[in-house]
Amino acid sequence: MVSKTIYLTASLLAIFGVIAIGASAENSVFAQGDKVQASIVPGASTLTDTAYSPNPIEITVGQTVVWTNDDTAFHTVTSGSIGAPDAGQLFDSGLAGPTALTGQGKTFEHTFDAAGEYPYFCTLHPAMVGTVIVS
Ligand SMILES: [Cu+2]
Repeated sequence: MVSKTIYLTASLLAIFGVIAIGASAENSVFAQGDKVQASIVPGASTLTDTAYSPNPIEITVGQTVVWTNDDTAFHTVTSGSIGAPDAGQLFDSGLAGPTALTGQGKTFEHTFDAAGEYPYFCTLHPAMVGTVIVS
């Protein structure tokens, strides 16, 4: 009876161990996942610091942010601040071409290779602002 209980306990531990290893493997894939999803929310044209979600976007060096336009209007994801001489130099989904976020479902992505705080905005609606924090 005692040995049966020990056997059962050991079996359960073994099963949970396998489950735990499986779950942590999945988690680590997620944590290392190079892509982090962000959204341009519906109605973003009239919003400011909630137009991009989440805001800020917090990632680690080497990760890629994928912005999806979930609005029906045309938007951009443009690095820097409106009017700054370096605006759009680091990344810019642009107003034309394959990365332009012309409508719903369009995506733009950028990989951040250095730590820092990266402000960005929409050139079509400059009140739309966000920040990517890379650590
Ligand atoms: Cu916009």
